[in-house]
Amino acid sequence: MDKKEQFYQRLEQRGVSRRDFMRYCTFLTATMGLSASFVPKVAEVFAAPKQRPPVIWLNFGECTGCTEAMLRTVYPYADELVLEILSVEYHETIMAAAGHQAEEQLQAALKKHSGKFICVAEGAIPTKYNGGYGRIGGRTFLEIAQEVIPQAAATICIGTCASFGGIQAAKPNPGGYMGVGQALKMKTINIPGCPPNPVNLVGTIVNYLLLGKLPAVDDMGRPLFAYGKTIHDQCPRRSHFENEEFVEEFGSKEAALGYCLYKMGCRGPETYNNCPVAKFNDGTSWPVEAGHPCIGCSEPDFWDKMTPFYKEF
Ligand code: FSX
Ligand code: SF4
Ligand code: F3S
Repeated sequence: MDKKEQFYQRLEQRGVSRRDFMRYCTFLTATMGLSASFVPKVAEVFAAPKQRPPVIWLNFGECTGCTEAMLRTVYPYADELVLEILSVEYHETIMAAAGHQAEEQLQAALKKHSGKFICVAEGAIPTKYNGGYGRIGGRTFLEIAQEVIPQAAATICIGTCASFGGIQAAKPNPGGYMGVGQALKMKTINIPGCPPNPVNLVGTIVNYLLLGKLPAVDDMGRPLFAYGKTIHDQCPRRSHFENEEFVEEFGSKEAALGYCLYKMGCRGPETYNNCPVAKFNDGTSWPVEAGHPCIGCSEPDFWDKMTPFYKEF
């Protein structure tokens, strides 16, 4: 049996049909902004990977919601798919090793893959007091980041915290938390969102494996395929906005009619993300569809700039 057949057999053993898998690849290809002709090539990246790049996944100041979003995604197999295309060498949340053993694993992975691995960074880095606000195994987040990240072939920041600082960096920010790129004064690919949509990480990695390069980004390091447009520009409630049909109270008739949430503090006009099209939980829904205003969770400093939530700007 060739590699591809083995792959499909593994999927079937997990209860995923070829059809489900192709449906996922179609969705992923569209999210990546590629034409439908790329669907078989995207499927090939999973089914017959030419390479499985090593990944070192670092956790800093955060809630682990990004890892959770990735692993507990309702696509029953998205997590498995990620493990098919990547060789995850170090990930504190999912690895069996702990304590000194975990530290040794990180050092071994660095030695073996220096210059060749992808670093996925999750969480913000405290920079005041010599980085004293966050430590793992006696070393500060800052020291760990300074050791690991310059050795990576590319660094992808997952979540608003790693991208821009997130909640840790909210005023008064006593620890001096910053996004990873800012703390290390270097460029990173940023996949913000609190939590981010896992499809945007998968799309970034598949882009790298398929086309041999990371996707085009904006001036904040965000892939354009996912963050090129505002929520407002893709929102299905947009016609209500134009017609000035607004919800002014939760639970009202207007809320039931699905009117625009602008007056309930929706930050869709200020927020760049693809939630209305990518949606969450197997394409089930997203905040505005569920009747909740967008709080701008993928924007820099959203805890300071987008608050008070539920108030019209
Ligand atoms: Fe931040 Fe990730 Fe928000 Fe949490 O770990 S983007 S706090 S959902 O999960 O970093
Ligand atoms: Fe824009 Fe929000 Fe209204 Fe949608 S609900 S149209 S994103 S203001
Ligand atoms: Fe966040 Fe707004 Fe999307 S709150 S999840 S960017 S709809």
